Amino acid sequence: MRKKIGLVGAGQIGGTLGFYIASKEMGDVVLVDVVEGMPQGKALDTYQSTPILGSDCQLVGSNDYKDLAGCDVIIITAGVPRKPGMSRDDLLDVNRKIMEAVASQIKEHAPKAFIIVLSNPLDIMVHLLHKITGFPKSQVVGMAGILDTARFRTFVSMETGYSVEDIYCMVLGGHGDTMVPLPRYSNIAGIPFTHFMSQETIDAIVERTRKGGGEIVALLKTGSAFYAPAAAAIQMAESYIKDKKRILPCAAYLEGEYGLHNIFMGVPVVIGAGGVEKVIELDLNEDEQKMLDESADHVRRLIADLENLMG
Ligand code: TXD
Repeated sequence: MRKKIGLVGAGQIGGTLGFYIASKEMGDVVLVDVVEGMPQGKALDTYQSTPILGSDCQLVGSNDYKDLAGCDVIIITAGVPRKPGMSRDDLLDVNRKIMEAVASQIKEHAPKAFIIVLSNPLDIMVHLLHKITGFPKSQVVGMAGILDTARFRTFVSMETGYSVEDIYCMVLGGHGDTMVPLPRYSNIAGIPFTHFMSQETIDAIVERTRKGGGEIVALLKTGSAFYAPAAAAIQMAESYIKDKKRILPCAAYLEGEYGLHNIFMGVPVVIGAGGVEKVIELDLNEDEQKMLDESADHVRRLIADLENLMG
């Protein structure tokens, strides 16, 4: 029995997700969007690529959430992306209205699905989905850290020339300017960054990582990144579907870990068939903990804004 993967939002990331899933033969796909015909068209187009890809998976598009019934995994990208000059936080009001609608439908039609949220502002959208659905914390996770660490790894590879496969990076915190890249927990083939790069170079790469999303928004002008975000979400879905027990930086619900309570925050977690199976606590120095606390404070301020908007 093939797995069933729901994609809520069939836009730039959602459509790319469909093609990635077909390429990796991960399971059958239902693309759901509010735009008439678009999810159906993208599903049919991707389906027609499967004979060429040598992939046996069925793809359908729908404008009706009831077609999410039976999904093992649901990846949510429903929401407006940034335009140049906007911060992710600027999307709060427009996207919280979308997420309120999406969350209630998922609660009704797919109460057992493992939920991966991408919509921005990520830390708040995953919080809102968790709040509305009431799903266990193991069943809801946000995608941000894998993308942020992938950008970090790419910039280190661009600087050093070494394979991205041997570059490991850690990023904690919220998905925004307050994210907490951790060079101390990053390395190249187990060798510390400082063996290869000056502190000045490392600091510059950390700063570029923080602004990595905005750099692409400024270049594209019509939206935000979608290939790497989709690849990141697939890594999470695959670890769940195949019970791989990957250790991945994701936005997970904390209940005391890192001294933080009742908040989604980017931390290393284990993802397997049980969903978010474990939060891994790193030993942070004073500066690192301070940055993480500041990131959590920023997320809490946005949650307060959300609660004011929801009335
Ligand atoms: O790392 C991350 N988490 C981020 C996520 C990385 C990059 C982009 N990030 C955010 O994902 C971005 O800021 C947006 O909030 C979402 C989706 O970005 P995308 O680039 O895919 O936006 P599109 O192309 O506009 O697609 C969004 C689709 C679009 O087709 C809408 O019609 C649809 O969402 N949409 C809905 N689908 C289902 N249900 C509802 N209610 C709905 N409303 C809009």
